[in-house]
Amino acid sequence: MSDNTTFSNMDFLAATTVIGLDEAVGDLKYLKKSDRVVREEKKDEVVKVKTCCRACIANCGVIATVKNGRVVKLEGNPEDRMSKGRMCAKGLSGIQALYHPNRNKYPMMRVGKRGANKWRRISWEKAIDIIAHKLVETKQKYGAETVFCSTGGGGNPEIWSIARFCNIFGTPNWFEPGCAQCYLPRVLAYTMMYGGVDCSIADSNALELYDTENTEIKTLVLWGTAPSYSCPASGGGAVADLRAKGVQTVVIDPRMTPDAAKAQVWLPIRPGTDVALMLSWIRYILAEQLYDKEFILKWTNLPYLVDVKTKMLIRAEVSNDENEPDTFMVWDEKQNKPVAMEYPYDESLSPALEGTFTYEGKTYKTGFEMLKEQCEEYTLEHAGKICALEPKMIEKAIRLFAENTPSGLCLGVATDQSPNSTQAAMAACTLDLLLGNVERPGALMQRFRTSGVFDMPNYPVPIAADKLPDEQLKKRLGGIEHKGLHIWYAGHITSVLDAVLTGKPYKPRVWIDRSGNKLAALADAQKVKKVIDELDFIVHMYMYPTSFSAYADILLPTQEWLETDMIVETCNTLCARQQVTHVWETMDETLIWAKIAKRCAQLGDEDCQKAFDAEYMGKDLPYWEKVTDLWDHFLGRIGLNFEQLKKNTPYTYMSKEEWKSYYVYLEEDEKTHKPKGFATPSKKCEIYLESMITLGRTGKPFAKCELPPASVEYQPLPYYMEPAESPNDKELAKEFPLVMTGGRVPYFHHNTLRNVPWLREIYPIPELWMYPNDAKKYGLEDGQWAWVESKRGKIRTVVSYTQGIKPGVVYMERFWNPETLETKTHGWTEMNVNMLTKADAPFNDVVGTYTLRGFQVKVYPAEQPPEGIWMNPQDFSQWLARPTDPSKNVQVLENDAKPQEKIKEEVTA
Ligand SMILES: Nc1nc2c(c(=O)[nH]1)N[C@H]1C(S)=C(S)[C@@H](COP(=O)(O)OP(=O)(O)OC[C@H]3O[C@@H](n4cnc5c(=O)[nH]c(N)nc54)[C@H](O)[C@@H]3O)O[C@H]1N2
Ligand SMILES: Nc1nc2c(c(=O)[nH]1)N[C@H]1C(S)=C(S)[C@@H](COP(=O)(O)OP(=O)(O)OC[C@H]3O[C@@H](n4cnc5c(=O)[nH]c(N)nc54)[C@H](O)[C@@H]3O)O[C@H]1N2
Ligand code: SF4
Ligand SMILES: [Mo]
Repeated sequence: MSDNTTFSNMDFLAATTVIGLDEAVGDLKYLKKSDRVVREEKKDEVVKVKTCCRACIANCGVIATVKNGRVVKLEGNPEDRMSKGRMCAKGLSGIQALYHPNRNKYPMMRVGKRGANKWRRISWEKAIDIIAHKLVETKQKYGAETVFCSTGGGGNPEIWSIARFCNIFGTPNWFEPGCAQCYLPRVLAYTMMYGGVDCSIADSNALELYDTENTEIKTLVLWGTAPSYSCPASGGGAVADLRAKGVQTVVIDPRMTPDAAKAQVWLPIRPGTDVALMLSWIRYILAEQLYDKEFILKWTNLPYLVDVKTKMLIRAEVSNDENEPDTFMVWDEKQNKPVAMEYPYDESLSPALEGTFTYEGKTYKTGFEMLKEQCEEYTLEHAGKICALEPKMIEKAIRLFAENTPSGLCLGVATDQSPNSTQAAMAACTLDLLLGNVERPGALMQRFRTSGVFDMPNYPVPIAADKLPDEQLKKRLGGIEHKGLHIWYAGHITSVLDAVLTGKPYKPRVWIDRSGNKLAALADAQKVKKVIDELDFIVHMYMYPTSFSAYADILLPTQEWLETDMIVETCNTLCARQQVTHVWETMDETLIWAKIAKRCAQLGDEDCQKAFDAEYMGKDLPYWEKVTDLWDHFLGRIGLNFEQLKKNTPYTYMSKEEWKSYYVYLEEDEKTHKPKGFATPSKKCEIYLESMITLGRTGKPFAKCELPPASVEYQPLPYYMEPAESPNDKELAKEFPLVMTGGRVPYFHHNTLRNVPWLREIYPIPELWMYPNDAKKYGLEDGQWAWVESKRGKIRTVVSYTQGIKPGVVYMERFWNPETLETKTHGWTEMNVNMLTKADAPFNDVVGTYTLRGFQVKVYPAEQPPEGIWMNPQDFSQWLARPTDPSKNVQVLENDAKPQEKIKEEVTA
């Protein structure tokens, strides 16, 4: 326990120095009518507002109808380039979410013990004051690194608000539950291998697919992704349009999703074995010479020679000019010796693609040879055994992908959720590159132009990464072992949690979270709860209370998407998500962080003081007064402002033809008069990923200072790891015989919307998909309540018989129960799949991924459902939207955001 136990266990109010708390104590649920802030309204005024949905990460265009200040209807905007007028059930439920009777309406402070669910309404000023005092005090006593923050992931454009605050305050420790488990492995691999965006359809990439009329793609591989569930109105719709047009699809997924049902080939893979299957695809493509030889020779680094001992590429010359790459060696078959090959390509040479060579006593292999040897063992039969698939079906899938071209491979989140994560992304990228599926019409790997409004489209908030001092960066928990995390400036979740529990290398004490329900998003929820019990102080910012709120000290009300202003870049357009209305005292998050930073500055925190100094902040910008100031700043780069964008949404910033820039690598570089090449150190596609080795040894190119080496060397080529818990472990399988995996359902976004009546009516409780023979073997009927148990915990669920799941595998999606929020379970123990998942080692070497999918469980009958859960539609009616009046805008920084000197004056005065 921390030395501040008293603080977390005693009456919270008594432990703070805040005065004048005269507001009523109550629970989180219903507030009196007199508590509402009433807005003046014009009678019978109907307005239509164009905005963008954010009930998941797809940003679909929406037209909201507002009557007398109240949102009464949502419909899709047909002008939107990606959703083309479609919306899904989650988006359409936006009104219920907005006017939910249980919204977090005001800042609240805990009174009484943690978990007792007694709260007092306080003002924003008081809430921020309490938080800032605690932050400054903790920093002074224990160091800034003992404060950690976390955020909601899933493409949350606010993600950098949190990173920014941490960098400014001086703590290297923030995380997002996706991160190493979502998207980062793919971002890392595709960035390092070809220097462009990855092909995640659910993350609104693979933009080639949305020009459905014109795209030349012929075969689409959906690998561990289910767009009809994860982005139904945007990517899912595009895939459906492409299928209708005759595009062939291959789906690799243990369950029969709607996309699998319509595929030419469905490979129901054993969860967690994807890299073995990918290696067999690579092997087959090499052995059958199905690759694009011309592209590989000229535009990948596979002909370059590797020193077998050091695994590093051989350089004839190291370049000192950042515009010119190093010069690498190839084996010239004409001269039968190693020679330097000038960038981009020397037509007079005949570089060998395959082979092992000795020259002057040293052994060299080409990158191609290294890759070939790496996958040698993965024949169709061998992979078939590992992945529990028919070799003939694997072959059929590969032939479609490799011969019916141009083709493209969309890699989803499934492979990000087990310790083999970065290797899967490297192998997937390799597959497309071998076929030359890059920057050509029909390919998914593209570097289409962008508006130039943001440095990073759709993640606009300036990160201020340079502001974190090197000595603080070196304290990032897990940052030495898992250096890939530095591409996102993030900490390693398990390392942070373990540090709280063990005090090693130091003990984090304060947690500020802005997201749904960390108890249902992070692996091993029981461990998360233990961490919570150890902490001195917890802040939760969210739209409504969740299990995590129950243990917080301060709750801050954030905005729903219908209350938010934001810029969204969609293909060749810019769209405004705009504040359609505003209820209660909810506040834009960027402003919440600004307000915390400002109060810390006033309390004397010098790092935060600098965050208001325009000169010091430079391109990272000082904190803004209104979020629209930020958007005006960015739009200013193309001569627009936010008001104009709102009126002109969607705004076409470039013609579609100009935007869809193919063959960027062949464009002439103005400085060198050579082809631009790819955005990698060698300007070639780096299938032999030497930079992985350097990353593991030094942190380069992502960490801003040199770091000590990781304890293992990162590998330049993908390799297969058997899942940490596997049915092949006979001892384990005796007790836990079934493989558990997960995947999205189309009714909720992560832990959101579980309190929306319409959606809970459709999907009241999470189903456990079971192959009927498996279920019968364990005495389970269709529709029966069952326990699911792993080595870490047990939960209850209802069995659902289906042939659409691989035998031996069970499937269940994340869940928590807002209806039991006020009971002692706080809703996170009943049906939460993350009670079962695994947060401990083995981790992915490069980014530290733990195991969310592909681990062992047992299933057995349960006598009854968990106490207090709701299943009947009538129950959910308590959550129907209530009349709520929009409140006045909440001004955060008023107009008194001042430069550093002013704040210093105030502090000394
Ligand atoms: N067992 C298991 N666990 C998992 C997963 C799994 O598949 N299985 N998936 C993992 C993955 S991939 C992820 S990403 C994490 C997600 O886990 P979390 O990120 O903790 O999930 P939530 O906070 O519930 O949902 C995402 C948040 O983003 C917010 N959001 C979205 N758009 C915006 C916006 O424009 N502005 C603001 N301010 N907020 C926005 C939503 O309100 C919501 O709070 O869970 C991970 N956990
Ligand atoms: N409705 C809804 N939409 C969402 C989200 C949400 O929570 N709800 N979250 C958003 C976020 S943050 C993300 S990351 C995306 C994710 O979107 P997708 O990438 O589409 O991912 P999932 O649907 O989680 O998983 C894809 C498929 O992987 C399968 N699968 C499970 N285990 C394995 C395995 O070991 N190998 C293979 N090959 N497949 C496996 C599952 O059955 C599932 O159908 O969705 C986004 N969209
Ligand atoms: S897919 Fe659905 S929830 Fe996601 S942005 Fe589009 S309408 Fe909203
Ligand atoms: Mo995610």
